[in-house]
Amino acid sequence: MITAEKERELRRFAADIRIECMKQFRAIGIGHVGGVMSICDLMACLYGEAMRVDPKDPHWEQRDRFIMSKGHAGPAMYAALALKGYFDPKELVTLNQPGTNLPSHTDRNRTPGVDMTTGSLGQGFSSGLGIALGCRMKKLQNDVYILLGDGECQEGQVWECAMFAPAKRLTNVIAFIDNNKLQLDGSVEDVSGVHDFGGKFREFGWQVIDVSDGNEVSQIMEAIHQAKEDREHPSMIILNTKKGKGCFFAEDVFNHNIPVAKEQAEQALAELTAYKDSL
Ligand SMILES: Cc1ncc(C[n+]2csc(CCOP(=O)(O)OP(=O)(O)O)c2C)c(N)n1
Repeated sequence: MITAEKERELRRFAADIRIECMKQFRAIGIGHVGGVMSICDLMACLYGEAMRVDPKDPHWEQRDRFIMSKGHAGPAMYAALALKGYFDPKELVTLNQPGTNLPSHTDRNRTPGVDMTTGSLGQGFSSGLGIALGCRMKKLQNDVYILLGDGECQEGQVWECAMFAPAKRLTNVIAFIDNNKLQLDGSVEDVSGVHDFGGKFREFGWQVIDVSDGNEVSQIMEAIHQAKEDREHPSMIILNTKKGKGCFFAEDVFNHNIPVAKEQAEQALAELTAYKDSL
């Protein structure tokens, strides 16, 4: 359980992350708004509380790692990193512009705090498990956090990972599925019929934790605590989220990379700021 004070702090951090994401989209006029907004609460929990990291020393060997396997959600990670002091928040508006350190998909060679280059769905999960195995071989006491999209789980590679992590007893892995039920071109159910992620991962040997509201920081933190307590299995936390959460023109819209008009961005920013001020 987190304190009421910590809960408020994380909610406000999540609101700030959404605000900084919207400013990034406003600057370039387009973005993966839905897939970004659905995970801002998770970013707040990871960078605001759960992860052992040092923004002044992004390569600190003992640090926890985070792999954004649904790499198109880079802007949410960039906002969290900038707000935590990895780099100057002024850089955020360079998102995806020529010469930027912030490409739309996360790139470990560009951005301080990004541990793996991602974007080709499925591959971040494999890389993350490789990193977890490497950390364990080095006897590091850290955890490796990995975030997958629910549509991403249609990749066959994801199910190789589902087998691999329990087989190698990668108990330092805490993975998440952003279960917002929507993908690029429709609902996940319609596109592939993949469902019951919990049952499937449990069957492969993972500890599965279902979070009924994956946009609620107290529930996310509770799940992470539970994951950390189990050192017998890798953990898969299923976050039931809302795609586009908090953004009036993107909530529950499946479209992937959407145009963002200046007026839409201004209205969204006003709403997000009013929400933050109400917390
Ligand atoms: C291997 C691969 N195939 C296809 C794509 C194109 N693509 C990018 S995002 C996406 C949909 C992902 O859906 P989901 O994982 O549910 O993420 P969300 O839209 O909810 O953020 C697709 C098909 C890709 N990036 N990589």
